[in-house]
Amino acid sequence: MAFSVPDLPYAFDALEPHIDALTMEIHHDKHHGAYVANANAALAGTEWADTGVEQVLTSLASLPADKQAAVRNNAGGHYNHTLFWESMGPGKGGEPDGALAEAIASTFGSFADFQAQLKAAGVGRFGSGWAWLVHNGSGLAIVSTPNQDNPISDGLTPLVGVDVWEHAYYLKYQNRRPDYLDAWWNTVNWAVVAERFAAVS
Ligand code: MN3
Repeated sequence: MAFSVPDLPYAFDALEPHIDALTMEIHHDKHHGAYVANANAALAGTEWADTGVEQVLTSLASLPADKQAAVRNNAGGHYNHTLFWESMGPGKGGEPDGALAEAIASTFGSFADFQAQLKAAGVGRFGSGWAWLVHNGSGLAIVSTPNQDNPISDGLTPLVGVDVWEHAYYLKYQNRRPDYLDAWWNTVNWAVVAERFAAVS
């Protein structure tokens, strides 16, 4: 079955004032929509047309050579944005608790130190891409990826990621990517992140 854009699990304006409604609408309907359409077009007629997105992204080298770039970018975009929408919600933010909180503290020193390092990864990503908290098989780590590359293609499990493409913030924050990253923390659904952590740790 071809990929499809999942419905947002909240309204376009639900993340106001941290992420504005028009950005959410364009980002979800137009940007994510284009990734899905382009990924489906690239895979149509190949033996990969009905393959799940995670399997496609961990098998890029096995795809037809003339499809690899389009699939890497567009199936990657589909995967990354699906994870992104699920990782946010209205009235969220704050800090995780339980095992995830303990792992963050033991890995990064404190939650504030973790926030500073993830922000630095996002600010430091030149051009377009993502900053991620991942599980690397033995513990937590922060990575960033260019474009729509994603941790699963590198054998890492993404727990939460933040989109630092200009389309994710430019209408409200213009060139102020650091301000967008500061505001984004208020949207993070830590219960969802903790479920991902529990599944892999
Ligand atoms: Mn995006």
